[in-house]
Amino acid sequence: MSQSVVISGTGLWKPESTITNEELVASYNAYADKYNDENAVAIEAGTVVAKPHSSAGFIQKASGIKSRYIYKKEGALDINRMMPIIPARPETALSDQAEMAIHAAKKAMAAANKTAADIDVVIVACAYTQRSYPAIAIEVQGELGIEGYGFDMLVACSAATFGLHRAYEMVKAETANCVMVINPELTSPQVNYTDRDSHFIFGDVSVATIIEKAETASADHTYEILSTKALTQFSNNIRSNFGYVMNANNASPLAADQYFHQQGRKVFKEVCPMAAKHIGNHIQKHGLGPSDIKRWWLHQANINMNKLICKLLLDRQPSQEEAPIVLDEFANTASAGSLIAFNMYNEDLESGDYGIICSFGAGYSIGSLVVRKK
Ligand code: CO8
Repeated sequence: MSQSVVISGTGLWKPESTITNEELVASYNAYADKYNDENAVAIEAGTVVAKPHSSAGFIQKASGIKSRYIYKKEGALDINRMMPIIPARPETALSDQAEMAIHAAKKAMAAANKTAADIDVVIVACAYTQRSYPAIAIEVQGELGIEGYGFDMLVACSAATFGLHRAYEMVKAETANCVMVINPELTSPQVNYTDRDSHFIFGDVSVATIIEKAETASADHTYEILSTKALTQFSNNIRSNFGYVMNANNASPLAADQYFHQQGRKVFKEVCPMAAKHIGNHIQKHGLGPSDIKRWWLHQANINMNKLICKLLLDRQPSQEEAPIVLDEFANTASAGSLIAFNMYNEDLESGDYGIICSFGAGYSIGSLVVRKK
C-alpha cells in the first residue's frame, strides 16, 4: 500500500530584536551622507557614484515590508560598521545557526507530539550555512539526542520546499518514518546594509517542520502531502559570490558581489509567470483548479509578486485569508517565508480543504507541495 505522508507539526522561532524600516533608513541615510562627504571630490570628478537616500515609504510600497527580525542587532545600524556583531564561539560551543534551529525544532516536536526517539532524520535546509562541515543538521541531531542521520542542503529560497520534498520521499519510500526539516535562516550577515537596493529585504528567523507517516501522526492539525513538484532554471539575476574559493581569488569579503545582490525588477518579471504556471500545472495534476485551493502559503519575497501570481491564477486579487502575507512583520526570510505563513495560518482550515505551499527564488528555483487537511 502506498504510504500516506503528512505534515504533522511546525515550529516558528523569532529573534528578540527587530529593525523597523524607519530605523534602517535613518542608519543607511546617515551612512550615505558620510560616504558622500568623504568621497565629495571623486563624486564631483565623476569617478565615484554618490549614494542616494533610501525611503521607508518606498520600501513598504515596493515590497510590503515594514520591519524585520535580526539575530544580533548591535552593529547593523552603526554607520561605521553596517554589519551585525556576532561574536565567534569556541568550537566546543553550540553554533549560532544550530541554536536557532533547535529553538524551532523543539516547538515543531511539541506541535507534532514527537520526542527525539520518534525522529529518524534531520535536514537543515536554508540559503546559507555558517560553515561547510560538520553539518549543522548533525550538530542539531546530536544536541537533541536524535538517532539516525542528518544533512544540510542549500537551495536559497526554495530550500524549505526542496527539503520537504526529500522528507516526503523518504517517508513515502519507507526509508524513514519521521523526518524533521529545519530552516534556520541567518540572513543578516549576507545583507549589504550599505546598498540602498537591497538593505531592506531580509530578516532572520527559524522554522521547523515534521513529516511522518499518517498512521503515526497524533497532532490536532495534520496535512496529507498529495504530491510535490520542483523546477530550476539557471539565472544570474540573484547571486552571491561568497564562497570557499574567495581567498584563492584574492577577493575582499566586503566587496559588493560577495553579498546578496540581484536585478530585482528582472526577477519580478521572470519569476512571477514561472511560479504561476508551475502552481497551475501542479494543482491541475490533481484535477484541481485555482478556485479549489483554500489557502496559498506562498514564498514571502514581495507582496506585489504574491498578488500578481494569485491574479494570474485566480483572475482577481487574493484576500489575506487566501494568501497570507507575513512580509510586513518578517521581511523576506529566504526559504522560511512560505512555512512561516503555513505555521501562522493553517489551523482554521476544515478537513478536506486543499492548500499549496510554494517557494521561489534564486537559481531560479521553484518548489511546491499540494496538501489536504486530514
Ligand atoms: N529607497 C528609495 N528608492 C529606492 C530604493 C530605496 N531603498 N531602492 C530602489 N529605489 C529606487 C530605484 O533606484 C528606482 O529609481 P528610478 O526609477 O529613478 O531608477 C525606483 O526606486 C524603482 O526601483 P526598482 O525598479 O528596483 O523597484 P521595484 O519596484 O522593482 O522594487 C524590489 C524593488 C522590492 C527589490 C522588487 O524588484 C522585488 O522584490 N523583486 C523581486 C525580487 C525577489 O523576489 N528576489 C528574490 C530574492 S530572495 C532569494 O532568492 C533568496 C536568496 C538567498 C537569501 C539571501 C539572504 C541574504
